[in-house]
Amino acid sequence: MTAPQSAVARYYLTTPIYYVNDKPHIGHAYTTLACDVLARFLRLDGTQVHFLTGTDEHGQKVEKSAAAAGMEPKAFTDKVSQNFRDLAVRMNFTNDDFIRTTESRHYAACQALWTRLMDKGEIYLGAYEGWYAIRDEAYYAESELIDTPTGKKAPTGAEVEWVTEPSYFFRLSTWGDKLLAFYEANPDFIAPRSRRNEVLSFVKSGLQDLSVSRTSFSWGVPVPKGLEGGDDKHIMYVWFDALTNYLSALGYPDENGALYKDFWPPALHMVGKDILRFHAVFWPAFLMAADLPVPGRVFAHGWWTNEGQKISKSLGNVIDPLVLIDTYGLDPVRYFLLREISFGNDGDFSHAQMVKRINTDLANDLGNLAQRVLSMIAKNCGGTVPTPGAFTEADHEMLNAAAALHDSVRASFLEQAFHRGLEAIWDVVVAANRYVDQQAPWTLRKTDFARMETVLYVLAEVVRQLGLIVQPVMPASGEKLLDQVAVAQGARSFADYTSRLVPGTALPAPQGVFPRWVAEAEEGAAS
Ligand code: ME8
Repeated sequence: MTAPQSAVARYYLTTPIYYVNDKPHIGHAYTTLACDVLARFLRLDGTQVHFLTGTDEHGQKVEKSAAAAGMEPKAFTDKVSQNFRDLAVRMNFTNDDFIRTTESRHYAACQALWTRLMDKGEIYLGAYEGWYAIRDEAYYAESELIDTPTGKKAPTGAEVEWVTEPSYFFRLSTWGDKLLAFYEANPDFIAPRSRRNEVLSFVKSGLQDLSVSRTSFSWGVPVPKGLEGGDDKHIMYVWFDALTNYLSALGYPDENGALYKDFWPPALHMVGKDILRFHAVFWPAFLMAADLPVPGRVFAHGWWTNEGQKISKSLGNVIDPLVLIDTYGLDPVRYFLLREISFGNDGDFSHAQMVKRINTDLANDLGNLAQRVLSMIAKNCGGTVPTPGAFTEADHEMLNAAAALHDSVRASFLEQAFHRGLEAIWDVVVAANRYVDQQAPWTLRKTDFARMETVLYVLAEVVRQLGLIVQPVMPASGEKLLDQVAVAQGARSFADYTSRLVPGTALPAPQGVFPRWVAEAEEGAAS
């Protein structure tokens, strides 16, 4: 494994921009959460981060949804886009920017990129005849379609329609070999590995030129006028427009602007598995053709099912992230989504598993560790950080295990192995609970008071380090843990990982950080 072991200087990371045809669902919350956790981690680590999310507001799908709502597309997108901003606030996301494809900065970037590709002869005027799926906003070859009792469908199950219209094309067919050479030279560009093979075989099977403009509707970025054969009936294909958002947000075409200079190319595009092809094939091809630097990595995560069932609007089992937060609390939801499944794989959301994670990992393991350590300190050490004596082997082992988390979690998070980072943190939580049991400070209180103080000091220090390291995933809970061990606001970055609690510092009265989840019926029975 080639995991980086030290902090990185700059990191530009992006979520997909979300279609504003509907309200946010768990998929939107999940992708942005993963980015938020990485962004928070890196900022605490001293990295200069630019974290972008936003909304994808053009195309036939959005135009149809606006019509169905009886609204003009712009008014409709203004309204729905706001739901995504609201979600970001409710999920405690720390994106540095929120881009909308209806903004003028985005039009400017799309038109500049288009013109550049046109000037380089990479785009030409022709006519498209073939299949199109509005739900996917994607073209499909006849050979990709599946026969169903209700007619031909896209491989995703989306309805397809036959389209015949004048269209500009991007010369994608000439980029296959260059893409394959690029994947070969950059083995970490597509992650996880299993998905990389999928992309490779798609490219190896031969690429067709890509239709990049539409004329049969008008809700999109206009193709620049005055081009050879150009006419203002053409609007850009929504994926050409959408992918360009990553450039628009850095002020492109101003390549001398500070944001562009500092952050292009992106370190990471986080996407769902269904939109990998657009990011790992079309996007690097557009950029290479435009002679612009290509992103470092595209990570495709898996999909959630709900209690074992595929999530779909028709089944009525769409998971609303706001309902999850209201039911279980924000930090537990953030924790669960990244802990429950190996990031990259598909996984199942279930109420039972959610409750299990809350009660076991959070309340019993981490919550209880903090609670018992801090209440022993409150009772026996006058509510101040105890003064340690010489450390034993076991103390060093405990402290070293906690200290090692900084590098190991960074390495996991930089590979988007969020589950692995959390597992490592919980290994330390479990080790700390074992250390408490083995050292038995309640016995030492009677037999060797000074040794008890040393043990409680070690544990308070472990709680401090755990508080620091859980902040990216559970910001409010991390903060509460750090409050409990009286860590100053200015001492909560990872530069403080190697500092130590100062003996004699007064601690606040201990308070539970992770309540158990109790079903309402049980709550009623208990009272
Ligand atoms: O694709 N579990 O927008 P979108 C996990 N506008 N993730 C899921 C999911 C599930 N059950 N269902 C959907 C678009 N997703 C384009 C992107 S980027 C230049 C343009 C994920 O609103 C899905 O994989 O359809 C995708 O990443 C996102 O949610 C939905 O994006």
